[in-house]
Amino acid sequence: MDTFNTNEHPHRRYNPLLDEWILVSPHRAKRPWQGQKERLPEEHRPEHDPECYLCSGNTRSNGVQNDYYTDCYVFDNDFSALLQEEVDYKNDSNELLQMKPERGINRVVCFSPQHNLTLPEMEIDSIEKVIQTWKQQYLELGNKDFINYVQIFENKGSVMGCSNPHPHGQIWAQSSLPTQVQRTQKNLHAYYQKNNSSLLQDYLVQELEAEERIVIENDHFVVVVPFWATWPYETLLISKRHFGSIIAMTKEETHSYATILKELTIKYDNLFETSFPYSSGIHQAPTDRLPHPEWHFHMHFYPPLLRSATVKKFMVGYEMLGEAQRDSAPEQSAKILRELSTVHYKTKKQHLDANISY
Ligand code: H2U
Repeated sequence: MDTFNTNEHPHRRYNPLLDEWILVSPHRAKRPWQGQKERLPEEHRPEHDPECYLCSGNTRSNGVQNDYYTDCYVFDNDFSALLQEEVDYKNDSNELLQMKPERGINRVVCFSPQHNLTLPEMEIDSIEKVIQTWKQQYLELGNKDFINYVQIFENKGSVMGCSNPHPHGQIWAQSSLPTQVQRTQKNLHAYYQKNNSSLLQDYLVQELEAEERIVIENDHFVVVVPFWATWPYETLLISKRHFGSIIAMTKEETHSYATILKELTIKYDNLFETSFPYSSGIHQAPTDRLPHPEWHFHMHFYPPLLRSATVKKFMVGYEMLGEAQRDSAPEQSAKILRELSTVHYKTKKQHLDANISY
């Protein structure tokens, strides 16, 4: 009988944040692949696009004009999924048919006036301005009496449903905790009650010791391919210090956060030499005015690409009906990401043309 090897043998791994299992089939990564592998043509985008709804000074689709903004810019989403208005509602839900009204505010965050600069291409001080904006929004929206949770996220790339190439993210603030957050909170809370410590703090200690899933580490943050990652190059960014929300971040931590965000997204772009698509988002303490010692600031990156700029992982069949499944072991993805340069491939190309080597 073979001795169990994580790179060879099918196994299941537990995700303690969501209290669920995933299936890992590392041997399948070796199967022959005769599908597409092509690169996407490099897209040329201007610094300012007069047709873009998000560019500085332009008119949006509903006729409202954007300010002539020079840094990060926030506006109320013209097609909000949630509305602020209170409604008179008679609850006649029963055990099987449950419904309740939901209130909230949706905003769009343009990262900078530059239509052609994604996060990995922005200067660190411009990324810091995005983080400052996230802090202000968390504070402002979270202080409203009907807002109990503020979800900050980015959909990048058309494959992730992003509707506009101008670099931007979104904020959905609402009265209820969305399902993923509720599940995470339940598990963080149960762990905190049992162990009197932060689940992610304790997880980080083990990751720093093992080293094999670490992608980047700096003074204040660590990026890992989590032990339970489902997407091929999924990562989890965790603060080294135990704090619950972005507003607790010090000046130094904010700078480290901006730096690690840039480095991670450069590595992602370098992986398949493409503007790497993903959905990313911050998970942090709800703003429901209750103490939340269990919450530990973290950010998820869920990228769909599997083996090239065009070949993505599908979460279909077995994943929809059984549970999430991945082919390579998370440790293999972490090694690949760790070994990638933090110099953007486009910068390298420019420098190569100018004869500067790395
Ligand atoms: P996504 O690219 O992730 O879809 O986000 C863009 C958001 O911008 C989207 O939610 C909003 C859309 O509703 N938007 C406006 O509010 N006004 C516009 O003129 C264009 C897009």
